[in-house]
Order: sequence, then C-alpha cells, then structure tokens
Amino acid sequence: MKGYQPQTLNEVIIQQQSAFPYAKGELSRLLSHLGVAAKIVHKKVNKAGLVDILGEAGEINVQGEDQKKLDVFADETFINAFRTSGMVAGVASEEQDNVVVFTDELSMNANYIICMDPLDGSSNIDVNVSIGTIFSIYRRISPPGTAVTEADFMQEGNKQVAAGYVVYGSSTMMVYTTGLGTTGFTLDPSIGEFCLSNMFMETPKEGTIYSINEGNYIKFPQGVKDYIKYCQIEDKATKRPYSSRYIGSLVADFHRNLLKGGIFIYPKTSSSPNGKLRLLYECNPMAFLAEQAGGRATDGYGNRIMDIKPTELHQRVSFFSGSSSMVDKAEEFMKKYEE
Ligand code: AHM
Ligand code: MG
Repeated sequence: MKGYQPQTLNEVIIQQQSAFPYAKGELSRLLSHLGVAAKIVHKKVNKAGLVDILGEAGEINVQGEDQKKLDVFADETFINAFRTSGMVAGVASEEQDNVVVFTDELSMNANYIICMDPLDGSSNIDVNVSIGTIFSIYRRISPPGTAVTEADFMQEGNKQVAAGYVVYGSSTMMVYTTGLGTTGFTLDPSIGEFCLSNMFMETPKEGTIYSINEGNYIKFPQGVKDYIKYCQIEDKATKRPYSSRYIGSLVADFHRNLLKGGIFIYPKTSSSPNGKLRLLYECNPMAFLAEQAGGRATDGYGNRIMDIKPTELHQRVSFFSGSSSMVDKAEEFMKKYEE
C-alpha cells in the first residue's frame, strides 16, 4: 500500500521558486518562517476558550479599534518570526502605529519588507468564527545595509513579490501566490505541516454569491444599492437571485468566494468616505491572490487596486473583489452615478 505522502509547504515553495533561475531561496525560507508563526497562532486560536487569550488587551490601536489579546499575540508572534528570520528589514502591521524597523545587522541587510494584518476579523475572535492573517511581501527600495523607512512601504500592489493569507477556520489553511497562480495548503495537525490541497486555485468567472454588510445599506453609494437590488432580482439565465453570505472576516469571506465564485464588496460609505479596509495589508494582498486566481479587484470605480499608489501607511480604500464578471457588473452600476 502506498504511504501517505503529502507535499508540504516547504517542498512546493522550493519547486515553484526553481522557476526563477536567479532565486537564492530567500523567499522560500521567509515563507517557511511565516508558516511556523502561523502554526503557533493556529495553536493559540484552537485553544482560545481554554487559555486566557479571549477578550480585550486594554489598548486601542492606531485605527481607533480595541485590540484583542489574540490580535496582540498574533502581532508579536509574526513580528518575532520575521525579526529572527534575518530576511526581513521591517514590518508594517495593522496593530502598529508606525513601521517596525529591524536594526540588527542581518535584518538591515535583508531584501524584503512585509505588510500584514496579523489577525483579521477581530469582531469574530471571541465567538469562534473564522479569522485570518493576511500578508504581503515586497522588495525594499532603500539600499541594503541601511534601516528601512516608511517610504519602502509606499509601493503599489503590483510590486508585490508574494502575498497570502492564513484562514483559521474549520481547518487551518494557508493560501499564497508568488505570481505563479494561487496555491492552497491545509494544515494537517497530526504531522504539524501545511500540505498541498489546492493547486492552481481558480475562481469561477461567474458566481452566485454576494458578500457585503447590508446593515450599512442606507450609507452606501447609489451604485452599490442598485447592484444589491440587481443581485436580488429573479432571473433564471443569470441564476439570480444570488445568495447573500457575509461572515465579517475578510479572509473567510474572500476564501469562500475564491473557491465558489462570488463578489465581496466593502464600499466607501457616508460615514467612512474612504471605505474601511486597508490598502497595504488587506486589499493589496487579496487583490494579488484574486487576480492570480483569474478574478478582479478594484475600488469599484475602474481603478485596479494594485495600481493605486499608497500615500499613507494605514490608508483605506473601497474594495470590490471576486469573480471577474461580477466585478464588471458591479462597476457598470457604479459608473451610472459617476460625476
Ligand atoms: P479588522 O482588521 O479590525 O478585523 O477589520 C477588518 C474586518 C474585515 O475582516 C471584514 O471584512 C470587515 O472588517 C468587516 O467589517 P464590518 O463589521 O463593518 O462589516
Ligand atoms: Mg483587518
């Protein structure tokens, strides 16, 4: 009988990177450090009700949001992993007001910087609903040997070298891209390894799910309101009405739509005129993954997310992402109200 021989994250990364003849294995090593940190966070998330990790940490982050103990734990775990990897020169995190700059010699000479949301979906932490980690990897702009500055992080998403997320759901999965398609791994807790489960993930061009916080309906731009109504109208040819599915954790909502086809919308609203989600560590990485899986990610107004030039570390942007035909359609509605 053939034994159980899964392909592990490390094996697949090394295989994929061999497509780049000049790759020195640095990115592969960095992604595997990231995998270890994800396993540490997975372990904590899985025991959340049993150990003292639920609830507020007592601090408010730069976004004005209450930090949860798990937010802080995940932030520290990933930052430590990057610091000790020697392959990262600095990190921008949702939980840190400013860029975290590593000043030891090894890190100062490192080529990569990271943008991350260490634990996304904070409102779901205490109620056992899926949450996630989102990351984005860039080459630094400043010369190696110097300390990175905020300017290193003000890069367009189209400069990402790799991006991905970890979803702590009914199983824990890591999904990443280095620009060679979107690949998914499932954590096999019995051997403690992320094992290849979804090669070349492809999001259906047409989907039947729309994901948006409809509680904010009254605050939405008219184009979004009209698109929601379109989703709800009966039409056999386009399989409408579509299903509404909204978890409130970007990673989980995005992951479902990636697999099944659908659209995720977090538009600007009358109370959040720039939207809620952050360009650097939420939208750009998801946009890279969406496009690598055949989908689209825009701001709803014809602008590709990955072409937006960031001007602020914690910049927010409206976000339309998912099956390409659905994003096209939603943008048609948005266009009607363009001044
Ligand atoms: P967070 O980074 O503080 O967790 O906020 C981001 C989350 C996303 O995961 C999710 O898509 C969105 O906020 C949900 O927001 P809302 O509760 O307004 O629908
Ligand atoms: Mg977040």
